[in-house]
Amino acid sequence: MSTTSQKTTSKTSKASAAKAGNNAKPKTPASHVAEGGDIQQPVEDGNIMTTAQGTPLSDDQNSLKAGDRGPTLMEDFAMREKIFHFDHERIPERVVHARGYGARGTFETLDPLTDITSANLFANKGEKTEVFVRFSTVAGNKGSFDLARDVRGFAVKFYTKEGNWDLVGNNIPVFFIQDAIKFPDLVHSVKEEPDRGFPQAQSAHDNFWDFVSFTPEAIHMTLWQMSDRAIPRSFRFMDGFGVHTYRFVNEDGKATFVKFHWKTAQGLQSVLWNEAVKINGADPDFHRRDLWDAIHSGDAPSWDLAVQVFDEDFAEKFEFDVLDPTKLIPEEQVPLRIVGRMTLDQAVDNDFAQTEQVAFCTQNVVPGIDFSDDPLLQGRNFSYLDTQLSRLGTTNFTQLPVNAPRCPVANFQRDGHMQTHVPSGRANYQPNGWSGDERGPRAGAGGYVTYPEEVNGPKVRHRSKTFADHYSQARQFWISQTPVEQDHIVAAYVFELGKCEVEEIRSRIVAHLRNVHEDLAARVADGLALELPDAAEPALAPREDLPASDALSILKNSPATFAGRKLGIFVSDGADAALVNGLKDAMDKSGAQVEIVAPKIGGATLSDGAKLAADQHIQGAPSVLYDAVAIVLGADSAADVAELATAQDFVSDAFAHQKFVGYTPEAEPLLDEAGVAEKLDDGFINLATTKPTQFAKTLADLRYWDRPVKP
Ligand code: HDE
Repeated sequence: MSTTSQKTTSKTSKASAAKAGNNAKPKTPASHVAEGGDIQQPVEDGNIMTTAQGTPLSDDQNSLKAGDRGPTLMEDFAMREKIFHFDHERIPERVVHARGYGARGTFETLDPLTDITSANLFANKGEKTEVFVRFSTVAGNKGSFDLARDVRGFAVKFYTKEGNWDLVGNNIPVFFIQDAIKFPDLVHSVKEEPDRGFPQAQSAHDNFWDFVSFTPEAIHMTLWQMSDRAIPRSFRFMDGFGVHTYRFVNEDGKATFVKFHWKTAQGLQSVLWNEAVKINGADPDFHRRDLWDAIHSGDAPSWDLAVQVFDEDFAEKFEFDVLDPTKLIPEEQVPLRIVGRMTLDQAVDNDFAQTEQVAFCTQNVVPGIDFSDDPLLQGRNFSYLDTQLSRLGTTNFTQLPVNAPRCPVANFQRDGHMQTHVPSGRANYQPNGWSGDERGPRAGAGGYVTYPEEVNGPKVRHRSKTFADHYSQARQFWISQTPVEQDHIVAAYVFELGKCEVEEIRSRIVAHLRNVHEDLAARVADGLALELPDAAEPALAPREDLPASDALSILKNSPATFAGRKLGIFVSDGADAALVNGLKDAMDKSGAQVEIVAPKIGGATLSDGAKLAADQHIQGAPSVLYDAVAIVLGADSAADVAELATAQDFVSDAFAHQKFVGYTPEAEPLLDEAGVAEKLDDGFINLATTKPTQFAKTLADLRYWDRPVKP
């Protein structure tokens, strides 16, 4: 390649990339040498592609050879450097939460908390703080699928004026274990079994349930994990929780306890397990695509940050130990106080630089926010810092753009791998006479002061008796669910334990479930065709007096809106144009998205002769990808469509997943072939007689739970 043609290529790439921003469409290269694709970085002003050392290149597509067809020469520094860099592009994935997805945005304080914390980010109404969020699954590898039955990580980095605060939470308010020393065992048990290297990204195997069967403290969390909380519709439709009890400390040094909650403004929503399994095949990136699409379409998701604040007196009186992370505090007992709102309106610019390299650490706190003695939290404070070194390879990971505080950083930490700062001056120690004492730490001037909690006692290695009740809150969770949700929980235990090869393990789990609720145990045992075992011996007799808490159910808190959801409209040639357009308008007004699905990706010619492009081919768009579907077929094409196996699945799955289905009379042959024509219920809406706006209103119920489908 000549220098001139290289220059032209680079210029075009830069200009088009800048114009199109994130949505730059790849260009079709005229030839493999003419256009190497968009080069956005590190081509700076020089407009010429270079090596990492800045040497201009004449050709990036052909290695240096001795003769036209001769061997490649070792001397080819350009090729060696390019491949050397490529060979080392991967860093170790996270040992847990490896699969995750990031987004950026802002946290705005709405109700200042100056009465209870000196934290600057909560001091002023309207104060905005930049945030980076990473959502994740826990067990699967980086390349696993999004719809695993799993806890979701909900980690938020606040770049405050007083340093970074990392609230590293989950979408479930309790945890499996009570002491950090058990974490490696928990994680080993849920990850691939070591001898065979599978199964990945799932808890449905012997090792996990074997571990749980000997760890009764995990039972409460397994109820959440077997509930639909563990198969959220997307990251946008789940809440987040800090889990542990933390401490707020105000200007006067007065401390209160606090638990953190993120409440989704989009409303809670989950999918069904059968749906999740199919989504994983149809679109393993379903959750990340959803977040990316929502942000790029201008529908930025948001969450309210709320706190539950309580004092020592409440902690004394509460039925459980507030330091026990396997317990929650019902909202009915300590109401939520909303502090502010986080909005994620920016996708990442680069998945690796930001999402992969972000390093959350529970130890990252700011003045006014402190830890409690929760033994899980104390252990986490060691683990997160430690793990970043093995992942990112250097103690200087704090200098990476995604991790760097937005406020000034001043200390005498120096050197180390990949040091990017060039500190000036003679002093690299403290105290020193070179830089004066104005750079030293100062307690009286906003420096972080740990809450002076009185601590006394013998060194012991045991569990406090106050942590001994393992079943009562599990029971409370169970009785708080609607019958539909209880059905899902039973089905999930039956599925998971059904994947255990050893009957003894199934039996040990059901023995625990008897201490939670006899109905639950009996139904799971029945689903497994298992003889009901004796109840496990509880360390402390479970209590049955805890009242149901509506806040624990998803369906009792259904958002009653279709906004932010997606309707799949399946069209074929001759489909009623007015209806299709009416549906699109109605969805637009509801704040919902539409995708057009057709038998051919080129689209369909509607009744008015207009060609409607398809977003998806029916083969690539099973109905599991949509919150509801409409089937609008043309009279002449309907018979052919009815024969398509994928179209039949589209309908029968929508039926089985209790979705609302809009249809026109032309779709009847398809409904018949799909085996649902005889079973039409109020969840099937005839669009020949129902206006699109009315249909849109019905969709706000999200699912037609009255359809008698056994999970
Ligand atoms: Fe984590 N956890 N964890 N964890 N965790 C990690 O840190 C750990 C726990 C959570 O998107 C690791 O940077 C221990 C509870 C999230 O980058 C590691 C214990 C909760 C993320 C680690 C726990 C979490 C992690 C792996 C028991 C909810 C992903 C990579 C004491 C409150 C953050 C990393 C991201 C990641 C350790 C328990 C949430 C190994 C030792 C409880 C959301 O440090």
